[in-house]
Amino acid sequence: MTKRELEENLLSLLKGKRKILIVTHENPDPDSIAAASGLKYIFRKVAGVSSVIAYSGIIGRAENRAMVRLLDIDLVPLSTLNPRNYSVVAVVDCQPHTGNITLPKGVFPSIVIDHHPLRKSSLKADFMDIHRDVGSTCTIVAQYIKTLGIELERKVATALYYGIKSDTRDLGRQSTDDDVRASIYLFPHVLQKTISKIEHPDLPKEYFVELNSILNSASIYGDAIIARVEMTAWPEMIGEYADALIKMEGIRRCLCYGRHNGFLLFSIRTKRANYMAGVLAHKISHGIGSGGGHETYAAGKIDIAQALKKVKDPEDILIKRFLKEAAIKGAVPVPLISRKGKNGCVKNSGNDVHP
Ligand SMILES: [Mn+2]
Repeated sequence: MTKRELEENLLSLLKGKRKILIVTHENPDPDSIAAASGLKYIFRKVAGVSSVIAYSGIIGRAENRAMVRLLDIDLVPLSTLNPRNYSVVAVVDCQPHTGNITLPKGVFPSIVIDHHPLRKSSLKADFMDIHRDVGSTCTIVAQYIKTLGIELERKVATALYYGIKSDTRDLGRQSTDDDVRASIYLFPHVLQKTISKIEHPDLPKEYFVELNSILNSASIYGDAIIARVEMTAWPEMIGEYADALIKMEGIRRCLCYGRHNGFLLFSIRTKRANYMAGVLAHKISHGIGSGGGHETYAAGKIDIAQALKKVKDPEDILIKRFLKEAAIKGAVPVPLISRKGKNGCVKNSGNDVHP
């Protein structure tokens, strides 16, 4: 997009407007948080307007909390304000009517900036910029800053750089030349020590308790693995555990799921682009919830009370559909951790002497 196009199509929407709202997706990830803060920065620098960033769900992941704290990103829960009071609503890293963002009825965003597959409803937005060919929304926002010739503040650059780094897994996952170019553009301004602090935060005890529960629940079906998170203190963690399990040797597809606030949440990871995680997420939640995403990573959710009106056991359906679509036919489940003894431990006969 050229400078003129940005000015005429995006920035012109702010003319005479004072109440600007930028909304991330639910339980926002670093890409969504940073893209929102980058857009807020553009609006302030170019149009001289301040905007409010709002999110639904929670920011629970230790890395994301560290990012928000160390980079002074101001976010408020969407539930604390009325989006109807805002004359301009922008959404980043998601699209309306996808199940990944909740806006009150009658509120439709005038600005949609994203890198997920295009949804028809987005066509109604006054400004829509959706690039499936980039690995992160931050890349798009960084391109705007570069094109508009705005001076970069270090914290903004750091947030955008981390957004790209995290969404593309260090420029490896579905990244393109555009993501690399945006990273190079941001790099000289990045606070490297801050990035290191964000990526290696202290983890709460609950993280390890959940990790234990998920490893004990994991079952392998040929080259697929399914695991249930028993206690999901932070819903985003389901995606993080899926990221961990897909790294397992011999595993090509992974489903992690758990319950949170009346919803059944799930994340899917696949090892190859042609396994189409996004399509899989859509298929297994079809009719009982919503799901979608990218080629190798995707997520979805099912409103349990709503789904129970249609089916007996939504969790069972989710698993069965996943196995049907993603596992080798007739694969026998093998627990990841042996359940021979109590608590998953193999009992010691007592005769062996251990050093
Ligand atoms: Mn993203």
